[in-house]
Amino acid sequence: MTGATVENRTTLAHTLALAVRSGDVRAVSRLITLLEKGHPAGAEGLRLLSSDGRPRTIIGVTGYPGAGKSTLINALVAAYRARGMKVAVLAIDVSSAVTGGAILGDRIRMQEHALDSCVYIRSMATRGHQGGLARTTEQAGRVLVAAGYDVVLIETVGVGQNEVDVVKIAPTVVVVVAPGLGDEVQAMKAGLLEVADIVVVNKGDHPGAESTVRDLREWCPIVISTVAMTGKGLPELLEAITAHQQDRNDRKGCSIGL
Ligand SMILES: Nc1nc2c(ncn2[C@@H]2O[C@H](COP(=O)(O)OP(=O)(O)O)[C@@H](O)[C@H]2O)c(=O)[nH]1
Ligand SMILES: [Mg+2]
Repeated sequence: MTGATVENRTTLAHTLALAVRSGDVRAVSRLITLLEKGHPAGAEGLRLLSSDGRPRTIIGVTGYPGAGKSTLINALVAAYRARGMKVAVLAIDVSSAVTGGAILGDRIRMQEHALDSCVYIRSMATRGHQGGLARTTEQAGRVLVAAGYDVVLIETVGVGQNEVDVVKIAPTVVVVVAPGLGDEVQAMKAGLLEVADIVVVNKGDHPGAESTVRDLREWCPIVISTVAMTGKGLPELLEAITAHQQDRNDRKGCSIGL
């Protein structure tokens, strides 16, 4: 690599890091894109960023497709915004085979926040790379924290490697399930439920929601019933998230953040 290239790279990294720290949304997007591409300026820019030490909230939201993760995240964004917090959403697109048109759906559903300059929404494609989710998403999380977002919500589909990866990235993991699981609870115990700090039984307006909550309470200490579309159960979920973070902070003796 020539001296001039290194100099350009360093200049770019410094410029972006400075802009990210001032909360510049375009710089945030550019830096995350460089990180996704594995561009050296991305890593260099990231190194120049540091958290200001304020506690930040990173929440992983996972569960099978259709359980209502995106709708719930939309409601959480609104709730955190109502508290005056800046919120970012990273929607992970594992592969088109698994998610179908889900990401487009997410985008459309989250449009109500599109004009809010304190909300940042981005889809990230892992393009089938195992472990890619963990690395780039964790890096994107650090960029967002440095840019001053108080809450980062990460939506992943609860299949395979994602379950493991989301735990690495997010100190608080919310697993969203829909009512009427029956025998599926047994299968979920081995994977999804194991990574859950909080289990949400969404679609509380559907028949069978109560019995699903009862079943799950046998396996998980914190089970909350919600109707994401109306916001029912949202205050309880917010409280559970805050309590879990508090609990973690107390145990670790340090703030959650990156
Ligand atoms: N009846 C009902 N439908 C819901 C609820 N939450 C989400 N949905 C619907 O369930 C479908 C899947 O929701 P979505 O948020 O895209 O699920 P995701 O795949 O887990 O992100 C959509 O048609 C939503 O409108 C709820 O609480 N009650
Ligand atoms: Mg979704």
